[in-house]
Amino acid sequence: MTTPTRDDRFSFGLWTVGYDGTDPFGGPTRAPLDVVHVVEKLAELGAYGLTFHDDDLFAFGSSDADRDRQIERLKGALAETGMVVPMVTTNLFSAPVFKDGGFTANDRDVRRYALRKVFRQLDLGAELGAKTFVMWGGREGAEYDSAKDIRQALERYREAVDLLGQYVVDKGYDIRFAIEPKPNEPRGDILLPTVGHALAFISSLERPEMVGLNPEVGHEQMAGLNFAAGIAQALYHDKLFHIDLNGQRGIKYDQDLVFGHGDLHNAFALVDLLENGGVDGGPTYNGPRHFDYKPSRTEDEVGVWESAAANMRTYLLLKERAAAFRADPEVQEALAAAKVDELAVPTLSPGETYTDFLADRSAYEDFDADASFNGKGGGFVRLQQLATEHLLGAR
Ligand code: GLT
Ligand code: MN
Ligand code: MN
Ligand code: MN
Repeated sequence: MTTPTRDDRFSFGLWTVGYDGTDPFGGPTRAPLDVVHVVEKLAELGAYGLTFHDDDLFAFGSSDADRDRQIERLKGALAETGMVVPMVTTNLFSAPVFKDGGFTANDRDVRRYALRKVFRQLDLGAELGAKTFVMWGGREGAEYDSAKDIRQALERYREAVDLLGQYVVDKGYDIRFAIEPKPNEPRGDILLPTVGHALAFISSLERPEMVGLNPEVGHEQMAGLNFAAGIAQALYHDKLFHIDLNGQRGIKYDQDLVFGHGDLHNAFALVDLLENGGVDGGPTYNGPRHFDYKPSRTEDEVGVWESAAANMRTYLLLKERAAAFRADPEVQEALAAAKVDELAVPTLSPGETYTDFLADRSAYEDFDADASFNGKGGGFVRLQQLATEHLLGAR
């Protein structure tokens, strides 16, 4: 049960296991990994998919010949291992030209160049069978309020996403877009900083049905938000197109730790939601379980593969723990006592009008609002302790 298989649909970014340890204070601590080696190792560990930015596979500025050679090498490794490419994305943040962003750079020529780079990667994604195109706008933002007209930046963002949607439709590609929010880093403030901001933006688009979210655990937690709750809202709006799983310890720099190596309680709630949160108690999300983490720069290559395996093993352990939590009769009883199910009952009765409602004295005039003082406790803490005990393997 805790050994990953293809059916678990675990995927990794090429930039994740490929992270060489460079941070703002020091250079690489590991040698670069070749894409063929990465595909082979991930397949061996039980993953089913590899995702990548254009620049992860072929360095920025590569000649067409070098680009084609790398694409062929990747295709060979995929054919040999049976691995797939469920998602691709474009790097609009590393090259100096993108220092003020891609889609929303003040410089129009930069915006046109960025869009062309995305079109190219869209074609490659379609060729490789990718179903999701992630848009993480890490450089789309500013450090200074006076330097960026936010409303115009959002207009340019919208223009870009609408144009890309038109292209995908015209080309007949089976691809949807997933916006990845992040509050800050590398920019002082990033546009579309949270799930909520991105949801509002999506509703302003020409083809909102083609655009959803790729929320990342650490990014929402950097903003002090509850990730599992954000995912529940994304599911509620049918916008969970993809997910970036990792770990983060509080409001600080983007840590990209192994999944579960941060807020473990919230990771438990998340896996329970993804796996058991459906109407029938089945999965609510059927897409890839994508890990976007960075093997810490203290580790050597052995540590890279240990950490990759740790992501998957922790996910499966939490899945097992969540199933045990759901199956426990005491949990069922505590859920009922906490009236968790009662929230599914509409507040007005079928056919009840507001006139009927206003005439119902039991709803207001005869309702004893004071009875809640020192009585009628929620029993929520007991439920959370039961979750904690299942998480700890104590039940
Ligand atoms: C970058 C970022 C991630 C995004 C990737 C997609 S790139 O590593 O920190 O959160 O998901 O562009
Ligand atoms: Mn991150
Ligand atoms: Mn990251
Ligand atoms: Mn991410």
